[in-house]
Amino acid sequence: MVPSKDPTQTVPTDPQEQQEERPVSSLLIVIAMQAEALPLVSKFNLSEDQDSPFPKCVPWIRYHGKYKDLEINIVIPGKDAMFGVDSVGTVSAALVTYASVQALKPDIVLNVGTAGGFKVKGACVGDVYLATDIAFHDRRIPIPVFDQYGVRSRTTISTPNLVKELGFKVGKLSTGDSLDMSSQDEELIRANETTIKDMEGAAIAYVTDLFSVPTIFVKAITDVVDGEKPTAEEFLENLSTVALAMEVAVTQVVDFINGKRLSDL
Ligand code: FMC
Repeated sequence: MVPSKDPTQTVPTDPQEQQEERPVSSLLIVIAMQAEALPLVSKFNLSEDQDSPFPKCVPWIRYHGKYKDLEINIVIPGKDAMFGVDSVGTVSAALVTYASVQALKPDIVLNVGTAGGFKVKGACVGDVYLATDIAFHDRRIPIPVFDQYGVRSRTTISTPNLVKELGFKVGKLSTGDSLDMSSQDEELIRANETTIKDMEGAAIAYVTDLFSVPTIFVKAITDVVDGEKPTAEEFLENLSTVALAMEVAVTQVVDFINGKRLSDL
């Protein structure tokens, strides 16, 4: 189900193109929840944008600054105007990614966040994964070809050196707009051999594909989906500790990217 021409596979393979390629200089990190973002904002010593590139009426927040040789932007969709909670899920993730990619023209996007993991695929709470593939599991359109469009299963850019050097686990990521999992979602998730489940990844990939911006998905496991504990309870229990593990992992990723070209990743 992987499309034959993959728009995120922009890492040059031609040796001449590689020579001309410059090191990554601008990094956009898209994060759904403020509690996930704040440890990284302070780690990279970023400041909140007072003169945001976003329209005045939206709750999206941009933090930015220079870290080593990198211009780093962290964007979050902010708090929902009606309910005051983080705007998690695909709609706000796609919108804030669209606006940020347009305004900031990053060399690379990182989608960082917590996720559920499947113990049947070896995932444990606190593990950090890099996604090798992404798909949607709640877009069911049982009409030929629309069914594949709905799932939109595809591979992510390959970063063999990053995986080897940092030793993170790798696995397939599946995205849907619910924290829980219906039996239909479960069927598709199992059929796709998913290891990680989140609520934003594939939506962010959809947008970065449109603009051909290479994207890396770093996901830290807060809950075991096929475990004993109810997902919401386990998620809330582990969110702050896992956010700290994520800070360590993302710092390693950013340090690794610093000074390198896309083709070195
Ligand atoms: N299923 C789906 N999403 C998540 C998850 C799970 N078991 N655990 N953690 C998450 C992520 C989602 O991507 C959201 O941003 C947030 O944490 C939960 O609302």
